Amino acid sequence: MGKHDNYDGSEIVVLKGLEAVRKRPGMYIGSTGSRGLHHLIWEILDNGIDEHLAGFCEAIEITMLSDGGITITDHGRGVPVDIHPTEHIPTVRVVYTMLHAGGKFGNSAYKVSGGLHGVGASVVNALSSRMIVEVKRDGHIYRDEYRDGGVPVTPLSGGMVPIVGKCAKNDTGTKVTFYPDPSIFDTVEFKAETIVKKLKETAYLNKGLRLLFTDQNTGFSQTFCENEGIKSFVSYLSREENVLHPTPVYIEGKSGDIEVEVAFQYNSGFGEQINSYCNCINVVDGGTLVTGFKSGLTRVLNQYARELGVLKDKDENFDGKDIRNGIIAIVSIKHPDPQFEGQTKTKLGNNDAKTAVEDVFVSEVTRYFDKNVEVLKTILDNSLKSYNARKASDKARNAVLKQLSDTDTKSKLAACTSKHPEECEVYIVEGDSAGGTVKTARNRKTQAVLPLRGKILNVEKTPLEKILLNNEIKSMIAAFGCGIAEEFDINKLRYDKIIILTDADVDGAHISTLLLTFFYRYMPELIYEGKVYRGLPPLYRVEYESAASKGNKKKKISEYLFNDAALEKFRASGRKIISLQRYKGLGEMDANQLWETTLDPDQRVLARVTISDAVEADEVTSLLMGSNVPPRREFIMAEAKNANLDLA
Ligand code: 0RA
Repeated sequence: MGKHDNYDGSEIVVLKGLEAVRKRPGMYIGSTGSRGLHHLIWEILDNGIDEHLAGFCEAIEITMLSDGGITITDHGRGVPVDIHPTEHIPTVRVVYTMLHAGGKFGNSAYKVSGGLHGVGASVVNALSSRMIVEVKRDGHIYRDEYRDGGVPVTPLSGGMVPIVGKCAKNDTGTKVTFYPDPSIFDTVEFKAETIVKKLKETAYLNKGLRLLFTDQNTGFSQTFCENEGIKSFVSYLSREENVLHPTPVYIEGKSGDIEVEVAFQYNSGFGEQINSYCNCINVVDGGTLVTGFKSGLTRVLNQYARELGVLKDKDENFDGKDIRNGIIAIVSIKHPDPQFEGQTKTKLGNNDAKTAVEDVFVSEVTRYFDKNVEVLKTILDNSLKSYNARKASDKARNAVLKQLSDTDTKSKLAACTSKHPEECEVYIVEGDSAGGTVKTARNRKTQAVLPLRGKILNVEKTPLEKILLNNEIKSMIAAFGCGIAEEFDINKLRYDKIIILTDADVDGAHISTLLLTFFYRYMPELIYEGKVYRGLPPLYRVEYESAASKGNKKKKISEYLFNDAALEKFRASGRKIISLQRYKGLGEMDANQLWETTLDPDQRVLARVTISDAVEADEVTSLLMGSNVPPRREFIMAEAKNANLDLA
């Protein structure tokens, strides 16, 4: 017995496996930073949660030790300690030293594949300088210890992990203590706040499970337990909303091997928030489980709407968005073989998850609504309001568009004579007076001018039907010729360039911000396609004397400077300035100067507006208005990363 027992053939294979983990920790736990470090805890915690899901564990303790270690104690059945049938060493040692042993040897019905979870306790051991496992089973306490990334240091006794104490026969469970290896991690400092946040979420997602957290460094201790699970989670998420019914609707059920839970509650806002979890992992990008919920909800409510005569016309339907207006929902499933997709593996791909969620949801929510007709009526009423608002704005928009195309334009657009969009440009000019000068100065064949009177409407939070009553906006829609919002069609755009021309002052910047916000919200393709530009008029005009050259007298020459840096540079050049004019606005330039500096395609400076410019403008506008922004933002933000400023 003794030392030799620890190093038979199979042990060498085992250590090679763990060595692979130490060589590429990122592949197993994502990173060696703080996130990866905390992943070690989640990994061990998952095993205890599996034991809870299997119905054997009501409580788990998580303790931050004062010596930097973590102890996680579950009160499940205890990891088996018998000799493993094929590995010929104690099963507990197999579980904590063999790679991917978790699913194979564990009791887990819900191991997670694809993500970083479920890689197994052996990975935690591989990345720890020390790990101790104590198992309580059959009235005995067994103990096994590992050092330096999973090397067993406890001599086996008769082939078994040694017994180190006694306990009551019905007292069972597994206690794991580990010390992350400082030679692997950038930091080995656990954060109580991070752990608490995770435990709070875990408690909501595993109703009835008690999680006791203790931080020995501060003496802080707290128990997390949610007997109503995700129903309480929804209440928590709705805590600052004006809710339309007193408690969230909660549904649960099983379809084949898949367990489904859904909770939702409506509020008076216009948002839509659906959070989804598969095996306690937040599926940030949703996927099939969310699709199943949405289609189930739409189906059920349309059916009730028809039965109750809420929708008069039998051909009419609420669309999904009408129905989800003001909802906060959580969809949580437990799936035996989840497939996570997408670049970040944050979208569920299993088709059976859609069917399971939809089937369970439809049958259970129908039972609920049949018993809780008040809640049903509140929700249908809310959907009807959204539906009516949508129809009203469709109608208003169509009316405006029709009127625009009938009369073309009552606006002050000075059209260009060419009808070939590829050579045409429209200048949107701040103010009537500057507009007048641009009209005189322009090339009438290809350059149209649309003067705007003062500030344009702030479209933030203004419903579309109101926006469409605004004269400046009507003029723009009429001038561009390509519609707005859903009806927008860039192929009908009459111009190759839309050029915003404002004074280089605060008001000008504000107008340009409002214009960009409008384009971004209602005609975003204009920006994607690079059709929008800012004209950059000069700030200064300098007159200076040319150096006298052979036979020539000194001459007066003028030059336009577009910014302060250019002026500095000019001054530094030492040329003698005869006169310096600063333009406070476009109105101070005569037609000739305006042509030379701002209109002439060969001399002017234009900056193409990028998606990030538009996003920034939209953010400034939202900030000023202090309101939320639509989810579309996220998409555009992602796009914006690829965009760059290019000077035309
Ligand atoms: C396999 C079988 C049994 C329990 C476990 C694994 C188990 C694993 C872990 C990991 C952490 N805590 C755990 N608790 C239990 C059941 C064996 C039996 O009693 O029949």
